[in-house]
Amino acid sequence: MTQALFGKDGYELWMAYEPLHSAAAIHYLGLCATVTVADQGELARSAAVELKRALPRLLGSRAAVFTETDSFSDSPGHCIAGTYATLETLLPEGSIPAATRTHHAEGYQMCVTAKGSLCIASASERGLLYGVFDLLRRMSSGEIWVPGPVKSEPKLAYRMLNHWDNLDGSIERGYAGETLWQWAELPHTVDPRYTDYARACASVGINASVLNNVNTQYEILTTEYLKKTAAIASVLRAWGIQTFLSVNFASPKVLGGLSTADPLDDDVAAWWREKADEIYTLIPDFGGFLMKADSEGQPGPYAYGRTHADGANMFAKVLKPHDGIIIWRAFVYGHGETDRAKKAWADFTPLDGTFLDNVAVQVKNGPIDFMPREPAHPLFGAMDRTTLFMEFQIAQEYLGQGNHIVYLGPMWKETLDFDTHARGEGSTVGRLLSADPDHRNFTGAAAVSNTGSHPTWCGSHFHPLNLYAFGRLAWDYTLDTEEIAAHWLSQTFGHDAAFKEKILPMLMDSWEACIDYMTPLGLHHIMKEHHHYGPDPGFNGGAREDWRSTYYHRADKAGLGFDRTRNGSGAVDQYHPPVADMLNNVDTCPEKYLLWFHHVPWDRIMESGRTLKDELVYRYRRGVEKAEGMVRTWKSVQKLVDPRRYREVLEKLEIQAADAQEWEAVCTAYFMSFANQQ
Ligand code: BDP
Repeated sequence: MTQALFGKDGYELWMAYEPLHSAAAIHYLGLCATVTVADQGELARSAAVELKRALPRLLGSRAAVFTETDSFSDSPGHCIAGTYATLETLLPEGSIPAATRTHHAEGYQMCVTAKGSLCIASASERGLLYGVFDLLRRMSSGEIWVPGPVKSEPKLAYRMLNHWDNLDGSIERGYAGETLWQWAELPHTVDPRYTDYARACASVGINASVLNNVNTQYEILTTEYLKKTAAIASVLRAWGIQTFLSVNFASPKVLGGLSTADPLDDDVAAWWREKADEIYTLIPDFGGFLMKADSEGQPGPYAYGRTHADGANMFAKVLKPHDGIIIWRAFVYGHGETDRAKKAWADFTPLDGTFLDNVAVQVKNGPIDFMPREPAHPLFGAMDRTTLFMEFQIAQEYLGQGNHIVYLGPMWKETLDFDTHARGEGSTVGRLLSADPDHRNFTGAAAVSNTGSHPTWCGSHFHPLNLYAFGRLAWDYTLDTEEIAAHWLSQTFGHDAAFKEKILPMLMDSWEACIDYMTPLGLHHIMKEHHHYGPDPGFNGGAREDWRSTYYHRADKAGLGFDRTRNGSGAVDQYHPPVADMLNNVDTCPEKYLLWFHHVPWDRIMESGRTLKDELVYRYRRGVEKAEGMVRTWKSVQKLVDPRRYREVLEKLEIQAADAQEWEAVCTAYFMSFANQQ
C-alpha cells in the first residue's frame, strides 16, 4: 500500500506566500500592513486580487488590501499602488521622486513618500501589476527590503512563451503531462488553471503566449477554435498577457479551398486578411502569428519560388492594420547544406533589410537545436536591419527532459553574454536583442514552455525554476542568475538558510554537471533518435544524415569533433572577424566549444595537462560524480523539506544519477573504441 505523503504538490509554484518569519513580518507590517490599489481597470483589479491572496498569508490577519482610495493614509505602514495619473491627485506634489520616474509603458517605480508611505507608481496599470509582483517577490523571498528608490523597466518588449501544444492534448517535447488548454470544453467551460497560469506568467513579467505548436494543426484557425482561443485570451488579458497563435502556411489551401498558398497571390492575401479580421473581432488585442515555414516538412514560400521575406511580409501587411506582428522562425536546415549549423545564416542574411517593420525573425539561441551547450547563433549580430527575437527552450528536450534537474539560467546567460563583436567589443547578444534604435519598442525573447497538466506544472518541483528564470531574464538579462535562483528557492521552499546554503550551489552547478555527463567539450546531438533522451553516439541510421550522431561528433581514429574551421565547413566565418578568428584557431577556441568547431587529435594536450582522450573520460566521470553528489546533497536536507517534495525530488535525482552513469558508460566505451585505435 502506498503511504500518502504529507506535503506540497507544487501547484502553487513560487506563489505559495508562506507566512514570513517574525522579523520579516514585523518589517513588512511597518511598510505595507495596508495596501491600497488606487486604479480600477482590469490589470489593477488583478493586482488587488493577488495582494488579497498574498498579504494575509504572508503577514497574517492584520494585513488588508483596499481598492477605494479614501482608505489610504500617507503614513508609515501604508502602501499605495497606482498610475502616476491617479497618484498625483492623491499625494502632495513632489512625493514621487522624479529621478526614478519611468515613462516606460510597463515600467514601475517604488519609493517612500516624505510622510513615510510606500508607493508603487507606474505610467500604466501594467507597470502597477509588475510593481506589485516585485513587492510580493521581495516579501515572499523573506528578504528584509529597506526601500531605496527602485526603478524597473523591461529590456525587451515581448517576453513570450511558446507552447508546443497540439489540439489533441499532447505536447510536442512536453514532459509534464498534457496540454493546459481544455479545447473540448472551451469556450463554455474555462478552467481556473488558466488564471493561475496567467498569474504565474505575470509574476515574472511574461506578457505574451503562443498557445499552440509551431508544427500546427489547421483547425486552430476555424471559427470554432478561434472562439475557444478567445475564451483563453480573455483570462490572459486580465494579467497583461497577449495571445498569439502558430499558424500553418498552407491554411488558405486546406481551410480556404484555394488552389495555392503563394504569398504573392491576391486571393491568398485576401483570405488571410479576412481571417485576421475575424480573429481581431473575437480578440481585439490579439498579438499576431508565429510561423514555422519551410522547416522540417512544414509548408512555406519555397514551394512557390518565394523567399522567407515574401512570406513574412504578406502576413505583416495583413496584421499591420490591427497592430499585430508576425514572428517568423529561422529554424531551417537541409536543402544541400554540408553543415547544418550554417543553413539559417546562409538563408536569412541575404534578406536583411527586406522585412517589413512588424516582422520579427525568431532565432534559436544556438545554430543547431537546443543542445546542452551551444555557441550563440551567428545570426545574432548579422542582421542589422531586421528585428530578431531570441528563442530559448525551457522544456529540456535534450537536457534530461522532465527528469533531470538542470538550472538553465546560467546557460541562457552565457548566450546573452556572448560577445558577437558585431558593433565592436561589447556587442553581446543581450545588448543586440534589446537595442531599439528606432524606438519602436519592438524587441523580444520567446521560450518553448515546459508547462503541462502535471501537478507541479513543469514535471518536477524544481523544473518551475526554469520558467521563472526565463521570465526574469527576459525582463532584464543583466540580472544575476544566482540571485534569481535564490529568490525562487525561498519563494518555493521557504526561508531556511541551511536549506538554501546547500541547494543553491547544487542548482548553480547543475548545468555544467549535465554538460559533463552528456556532451562535454563541445560535443552535441549524440542523443537517442526521435525522443532525444539518453545517449546514442553510435547512431548512424535514419532518414537524414544531419539527424545522425556520427554526423556531429565525427569520431575516428585520428580524433574527435566537427571541423567547422576554414579547413572544414567554414562555419566559423559566419561570426564577426575577431570571434571567427578566435574560434578558428584550435589554441584560442574556448575548450567549452572545442569539439563544436574542431576535429581534435586524441593526444592533444588540454588546459588541464591531460590528453583529449583522458580529458573526455575525466569529464564524463566528473559529471556522474556531480549527479551523484546532487542525490547526497538532497538527502542532507531531508529534515528541511516536507516529505512529499523530499520523496518526489529524490526520485528524480536518482533517475538523473542513473542516467548520468549510463551516459558515461555508453559514451566513454564508444569514443574510446576510436581513441584506443591509435
Ligand atoms: C526540435 C524538436 C522538434 C521541433 C523543432 C522546432 O525536436 O520537435 O519541432 O525543434 O523547433 O528541437 O521546430
